[in-house]
Amino acid sequence: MQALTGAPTRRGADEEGYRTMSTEQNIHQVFGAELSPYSVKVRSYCRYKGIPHEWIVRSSRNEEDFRRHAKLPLVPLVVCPDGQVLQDSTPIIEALEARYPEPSIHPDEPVARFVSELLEEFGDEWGNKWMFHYRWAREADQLSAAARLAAAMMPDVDAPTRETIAASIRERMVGRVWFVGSSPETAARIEQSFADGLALLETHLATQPYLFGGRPAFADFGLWGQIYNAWTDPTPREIIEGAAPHTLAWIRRMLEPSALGAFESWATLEPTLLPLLEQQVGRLFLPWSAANARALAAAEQEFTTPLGGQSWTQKPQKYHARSLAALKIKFKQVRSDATLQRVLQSSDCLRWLHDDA
Ligand SMILES: N[C@@H](CCC(=O)N[C@@H](CS)C(=O)NCC(=O)O)C(=O)O
Repeated sequence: MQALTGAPTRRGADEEGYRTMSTEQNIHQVFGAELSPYSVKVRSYCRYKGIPHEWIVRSSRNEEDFRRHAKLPLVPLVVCPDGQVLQDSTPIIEALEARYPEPSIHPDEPVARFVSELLEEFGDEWGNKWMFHYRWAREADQLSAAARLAAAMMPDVDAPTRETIAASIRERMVGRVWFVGSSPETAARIEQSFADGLALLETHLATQPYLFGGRPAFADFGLWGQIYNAWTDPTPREIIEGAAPHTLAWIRRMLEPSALGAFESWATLEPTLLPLLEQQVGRLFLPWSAANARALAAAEQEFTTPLGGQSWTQKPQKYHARSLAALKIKFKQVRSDATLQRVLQSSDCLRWLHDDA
């Protein structure tokens, strides 16, 4: 989007009109994009909670409006009825959850609640490697995503201009896969992690409509945003549709989520959820997170760490160190829970959640 500024913008009575109406009707404006996993995560959350909102596809038509509100050039961006502006999907959901507590997205049991927060973070950060890598690794996915992005961002240009824009988006994004750690060295491991994680999710979702039982939890929104987006891209779509019918049903369910029952007890969830924690979170995501945070603390330009039996090299991801610190604060509040200790210990997650990890 940044590269496309200077594009035609359309402001006027319409936009002013809906803004006034929005305030009067208590409507939240959600600026987002269908191809932004974090945006659809927030939209799915608003739909589930019944929060009055208007989904505004960020495009050349509203760029000026967006920029006026945005502190960061990122979607999602939520303008609340009182004018408060929220950015960053995890804090956005936390802020809205405080104002709209029912139905809660947090299971009551401390162990389930923390595992849900951990999986939300896993979805945002590690699930994003799956999604972003697949979107920009192969020609078919690159072409598909670039064309859809160009159409959404620049709805008013003619077809040849749109194609030129799509080509420039493709070039820019393909050159950025390193940003999430995708490289020739790591590509096979990212794809294996997606296949393995999907197989575990499939087993779990064969018994539950949502990750924590009969209603969506924080984890569903984080993980779903990434997997839903992957499903819109040709290569991961084929993988999902070929191997994971229950996950596919969950992807569709989460577009307009509703409560179908209560949260399940941790004892019921554990047999099929613990393997995901062990294999993907304890073995890959958290060791990667710790190495990333260490590299940032040491102001390194690049870090190399053993991961999944081989070395993994990438530039550190700044945002992630902050969200890991926030997760550690959440952990501090519940770490005395004996079941949680056991679960995190047995999945080899515990040692990464202490302050000095
Ligand atoms: N941590 C942020 C990440 C937001 C983010 O990276 N948004 C991307 C789209 S998924 C973005 O807006 N990129 C710049 C652009 O599209 O112009 C969140 O959870 O909201």
